[in-house]
Amino acid sequence: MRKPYRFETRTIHAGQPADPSTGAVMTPIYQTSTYRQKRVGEHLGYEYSRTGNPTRHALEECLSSLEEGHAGLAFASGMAAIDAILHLLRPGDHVLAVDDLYGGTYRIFEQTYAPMGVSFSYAPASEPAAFLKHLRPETRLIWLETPTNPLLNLCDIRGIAEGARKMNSSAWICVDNTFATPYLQQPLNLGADIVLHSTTKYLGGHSDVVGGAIVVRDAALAERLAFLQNAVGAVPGPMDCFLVLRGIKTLPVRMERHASNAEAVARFLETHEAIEQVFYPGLPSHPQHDLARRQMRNGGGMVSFTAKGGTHAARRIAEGTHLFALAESLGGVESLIEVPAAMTHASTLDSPLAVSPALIRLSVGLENTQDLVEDLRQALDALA
Ligand code: P1T
Repeated sequence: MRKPYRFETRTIHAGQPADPSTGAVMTPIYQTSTYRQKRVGEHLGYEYSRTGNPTRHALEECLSSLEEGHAGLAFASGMAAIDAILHLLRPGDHVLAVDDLYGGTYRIFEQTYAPMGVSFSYAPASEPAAFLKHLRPETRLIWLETPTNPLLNLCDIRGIAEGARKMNSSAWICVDNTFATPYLQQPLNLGADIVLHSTTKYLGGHSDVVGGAIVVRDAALAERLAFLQNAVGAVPGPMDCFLVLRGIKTLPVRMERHASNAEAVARFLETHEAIEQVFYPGLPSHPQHDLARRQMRNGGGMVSFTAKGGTHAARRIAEGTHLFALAESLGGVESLIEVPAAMTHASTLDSPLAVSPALIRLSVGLENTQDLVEDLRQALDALA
């Protein structure tokens, strides 16, 4: 299902016609590993659930429609999806990545693929020309996250895609769209080749499932990745696919509220005397606020900040909230707080990508705005 239906309609219906055998409106959880064949090799499109499953197929079709790609592929986690993309590479290949990344992405780059002969370099990706100076003849993959985790920097997707093409680079451009979701930005329409998601986050939306996904524009690339999905086998089960599908149905309304709550929280933080710096693309003070307005529908639901008092204050704030739960992950209906250097980004410690131990990251949920602000206020006031 594609145009003429608009985004909100596709979140609810794309890939999800009523079940042909019963009329069930919700996609059934096809909890089966295998499918009876009529004759050898003659079947209804499914032969084994690592290769294909109808609940997973519905999710893959829906994701492909939302990202406006050629095909979608679902994985057991965001990391499994990242691993499938990195499996496209060979020893000697080079990856140029943005210099602020989820810690697990940095870890698989440096600890799993670098020892196998793939090389990685990292550069700020806010200025396309400066970023693309780091391209090499052997660069096969450009890796962007935007907004980045945890500093919420933006990469200019269109600028980088156009610049790379002008330089005749043959590198695929992959955008980790986990923080923005296709509701805020659609990287394939801005020139990217591959979109990646941890569906654990906003797409699932309720902190009750771990999953990943890839959407691509090109049929041949889709085929190579589908081969890897089946050959390596890191696929999600049907129940997990059902949960992500159900979450996606409310993505647009959730993202509007995540963003309005996050903006209110960010504006409050900017006015509090205990705060040193606030990072939120939806604020005019963000150095790339203009790009955010061009590239994203709103500023998203993630806010990072530092407080006066540095590392010690960060720990006290993160342990001092009641409503914001001290936890890794993001994108669920409930608000979370964490210290990336000690938690989600511990693998970047002592590396060029190390995050300041004074940084605090918030995943702003859908609770009452004032309750969230008051929770942060009491944690900050307690520092005095
Ligand atoms: O956790 P998993 O579903 O495997 O997804 C990995 C991943 C990939 N990309 C981004 C941008 C991510 O943020 C993540 C996971 N991140 C967290 C768990 C976190 O708290 O930042």
